[in-house]
Amino acid sequence: MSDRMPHEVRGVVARSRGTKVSVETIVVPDPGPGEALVQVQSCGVCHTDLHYREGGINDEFPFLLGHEAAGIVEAVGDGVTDVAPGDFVILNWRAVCGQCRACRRGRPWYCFATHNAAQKMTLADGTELSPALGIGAFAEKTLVHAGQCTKVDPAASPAAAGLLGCGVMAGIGAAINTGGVTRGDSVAVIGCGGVGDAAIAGARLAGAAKIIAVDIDDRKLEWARGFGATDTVNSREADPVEAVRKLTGGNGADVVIEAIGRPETYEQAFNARDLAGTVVLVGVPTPDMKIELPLLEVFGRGGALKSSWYGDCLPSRDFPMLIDLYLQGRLDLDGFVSETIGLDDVEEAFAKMHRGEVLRSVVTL
Ligand code: PAD
Ligand code: ZN
Repeated sequence: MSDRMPHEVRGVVARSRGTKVSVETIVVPDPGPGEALVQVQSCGVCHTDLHYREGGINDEFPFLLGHEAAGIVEAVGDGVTDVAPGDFVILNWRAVCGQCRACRRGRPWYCFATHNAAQKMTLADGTELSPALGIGAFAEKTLVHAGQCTKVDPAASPAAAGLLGCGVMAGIGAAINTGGVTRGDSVAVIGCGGVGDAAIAGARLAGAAKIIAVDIDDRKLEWARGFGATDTVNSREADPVEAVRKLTGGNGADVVIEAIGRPETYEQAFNARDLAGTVVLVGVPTPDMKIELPLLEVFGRGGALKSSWYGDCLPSRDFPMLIDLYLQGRLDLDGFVSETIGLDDVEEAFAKMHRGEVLRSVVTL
């Protein structure tokens, strides 16, 4: 592959902290060794994209936003054998290396050296772009490491499938992988946005007997029922810890999942679990946040306090399996797609997300 051709396409760029995103011409190189060029078909708008725009992740502006995507592989570089042009893939932001100390111990979902494309995408003037989570998929085409492409059944709707690439996988995995929810469990989920609702859907898949949704917004609680919540608590109106205890025979839930990322809701999660129960933090806190917990309670209650990165997923294992369950009608991924929009509508989608009007706005191309 000697004469590689760069591709000029449209992409959504955040140029500096807090300024509105703009659609720009970006230059995407042809894939080099180990890389894949992907025609993006869909990309969900996630809270993390807004974090990037606000400078909350790092200062490496300009960013090419978007990371919850599905598409078709257009070309692959030398040495790529797992995917080929024409494959329908979900992009993942943890392409495991197989060689770090976590991978060598047989725990690749903790991989400490995940892969991204080596070549840079740029603006038309040559300025290098930082792709969000190493993906950058609010664009007609993107360049990723081939390991970031996970092949799934092409019968799936791209808008729904792409959501497994981040928030929905994070929520489902928080329940089934990190939380280890199993049949008969009682589960409480605090915060019922896209991630919390995915945790609810995951708990239902795993056979939880009681699934308690907690939020401050009645509309969110209604949606949560659609994904499998058996009970709902508006924590503006009722003390969520007492409410969860009451709904679980006075005991607390076996697994409590915090899907907001705030100290006060983490403390609620801590106090709403049963003896030997598990707390899973999937919401992402900010650097200033602190918690204070009675150490005797940490000890005395036993169980586990865990956090969940990307739902402790292994894309190659979990994406195809979840897409199969979706195609069998056992996992409602379409329910997370509140609206489909164009590349020009991402800024407005951030506002809708902020106002709590959507679970996911999904850019379709
Ligand atoms: P979202 O903003 O759509 O949902 C948050 C929900 O929490 C909304 O329904 C709110 O009404 C509700 N809420 C807010 N404050 C409270 C409160 N005090 N008590 C109860 N409910 C409240 O966000 P999301 O679902 O897209 O994401 C949730 C978090 O998950 C967020 O922090 C995001 O950054 C994180 C995330 N983590 C990973 C990961 O790998 N760990 C991946 C993707 C997203
Ligand atoms: Zn995300």
